[in-house]
Amino acid sequence: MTTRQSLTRWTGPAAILAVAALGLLGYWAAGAWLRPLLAPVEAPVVALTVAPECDWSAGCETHGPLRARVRVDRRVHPLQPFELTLTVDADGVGTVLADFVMVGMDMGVNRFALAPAAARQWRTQVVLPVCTVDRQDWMAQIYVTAETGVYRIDVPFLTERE
Ligand SMILES: [Cu+2]
Repeated sequence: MTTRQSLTRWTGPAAILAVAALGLLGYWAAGAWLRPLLAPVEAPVVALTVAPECDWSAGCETHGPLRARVRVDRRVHPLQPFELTLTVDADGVGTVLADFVMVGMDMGVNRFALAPAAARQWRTQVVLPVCTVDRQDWMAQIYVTAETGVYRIDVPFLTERE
């Protein structure tokens, strides 16, 4: 058998194996990433609030059993990306997700998984849709899965007009 023949003989199966391995890896990665995004957060959830007058572009602290700080890096406009950072005063935090909702109005699914950014800190980029009736009052609901339970931090905020 020539070198060329043996190459041809091996590249076929090797390529198929490589594609299969990549496929499996992709399937696993997509699953690991999507699972927290798709799975609804399980009850019981401990709701935490921030001070109603709090401006989260300056940072808002939670009240209640989990101490955390929520901050955005700029004033929020629809369709313009901004960065959301959560700093938690606890170890052993697993997933952190943020849902953006309007009370009494279906704005679709606006769910973002926060990725670890530093010790006890999680971060994501967020883009919000335009409201068809021009409402500006949004609510961020940040779900934190910690060793001591699942917490939801509610942060009301207003978007800026264009
Ligand atoms: Cu709306």
